[in-house]
Amino acid sequence: MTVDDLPGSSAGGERKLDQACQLQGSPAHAVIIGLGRSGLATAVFLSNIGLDVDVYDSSEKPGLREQLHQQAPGVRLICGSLVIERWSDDSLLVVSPGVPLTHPDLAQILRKGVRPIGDVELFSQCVQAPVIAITGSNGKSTVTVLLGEILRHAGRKVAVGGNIGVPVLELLDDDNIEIFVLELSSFQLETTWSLNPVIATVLNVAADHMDRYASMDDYVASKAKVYRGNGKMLLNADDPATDQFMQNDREQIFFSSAAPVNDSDFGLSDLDDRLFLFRGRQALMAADEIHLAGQHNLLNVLAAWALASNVGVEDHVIKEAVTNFKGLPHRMEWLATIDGVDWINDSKGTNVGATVAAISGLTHPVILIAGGIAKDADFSPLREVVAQHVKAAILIGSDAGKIATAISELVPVSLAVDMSDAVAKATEMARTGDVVLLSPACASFDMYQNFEHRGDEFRRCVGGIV
Ligand code: UMA
Ligand code: ADP
Repeated sequence: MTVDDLPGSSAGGERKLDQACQLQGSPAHAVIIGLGRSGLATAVFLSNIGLDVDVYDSSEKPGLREQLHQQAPGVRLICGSLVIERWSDDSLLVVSPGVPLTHPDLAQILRKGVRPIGDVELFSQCVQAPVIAITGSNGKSTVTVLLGEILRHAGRKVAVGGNIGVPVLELLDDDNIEIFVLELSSFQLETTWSLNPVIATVLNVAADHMDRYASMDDYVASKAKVYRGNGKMLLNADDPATDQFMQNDREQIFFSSAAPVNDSDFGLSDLDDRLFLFRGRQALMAADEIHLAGQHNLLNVLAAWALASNVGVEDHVIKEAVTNFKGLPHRMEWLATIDGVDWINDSKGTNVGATVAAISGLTHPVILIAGGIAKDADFSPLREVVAQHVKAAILIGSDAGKIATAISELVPVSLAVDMSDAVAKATEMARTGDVVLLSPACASFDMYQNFEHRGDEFRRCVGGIV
């Protein structure tokens, strides 16, 4: 273990003291576990409000150490171990979302009964403006970004952050924000209890991160924490997990792929042989006016619409913003049509539910490129859509064999050594009218830095097809 000794790491660096936030328990000292993006933002925030801060990271040289020393010069950084050296009764334990609470180095401190908190908990204790909170296994980023655009289009001063990549505590730097839109992961919700959103949603639940949770029930229990407080609840009426979230003493609004039952609920229904989005019996917009592929994206639009209209945005404003929204890169992103074959980048499909949704949304025969790190997933839910829509699968990455075991009796399966090999194989197999879909159903870290890197590599290889 090393205590980092870059200049400025001893206590006493210059800093602006912002006394606006009074944390629960008035801690004087904080231990932050993990120096990633959220750990860095937490260190800066806590030292700015006057706490004495120690940051620990398992890595000997965490990538953000220079930034820590520049942005929070008084903070002490301990590298190579998470075993806490300095602790007192008025210390606060802040654990980064990527560090499991079962990490063996944390066992000793947790045995003392210390309650670990996360950056979203700190945010929740300090935020003044209303918060909209979005979680779910899939669709979080799409709904979060779309909702941000709707609110901006409505003239609201909005800040968007959370799991989407902007640490929530950075959002508090701007005092003029009227409303916050947060994408929250199950990891972030594990260490949050003061959140009280004006409206919150679990978009859907599909098995993910099963390498971190003891059971599906544990994962669902984490997601349920988004509904803390007494705000409105937006619920997915199609999702079996919703039964576990419902609270009949709260205001509940539902969205679904079926026609809405109540006037306040959102759904899909035909009108003169054209599919429309509805609230109650009111047609809001035709589905074919939306520039996003797949039925799952219609559900995402319904969810964003429901969230926006429940904080007072008018339908015509929402409709304009939805019409302008072209979706996010790496989510069902059309790359090219080459010799009559469509190439689609769904690299953000990092779990089985996402890949099932991606395949189901396509009407042409699919050549599927999948694989990576399985996160202990069960791939059997792929079988039905693969049997119906996929004509061949090309598998990459460390857990390719697990996907092959689930689907090889249904479709021809080949293994590829890397993306360029996968694209070359797909080019040979594809015929006019086919779709080649990269939707890995897995995390990317065995071969790539992240899902963006994997999708960019796919784009590069597709760009090389002549
Ligand atoms: N670390 C340790 N010991 C460990 C594990 C990690 O010391 O056992 C250290 C690493 O060396 C590294 C730091 O912790 O220095 C990384 O912390 P982190 O993994 O919590 O990552 P951050 O950079 O803080 O990013 C986190 C979220 N990461 C995770 O939840 C894994 C980001 O979500 C989020 O965008 C960011 O906070 C800002 O809020 C990413 C993610 O992958 C996109 N999320 C998962 C997902 O979407 O599936 C949940
Ligand atoms: P998240 O932030 O939850 O990962 P994204 O909006 O980034 O969600 O989408 C991730 C992947 O999940 C996409 O690649 C897409 O295939 C799939 N997806 C998006 N929305 C849904 C949904 N509502 N239901 C199922 N799958 C979805």
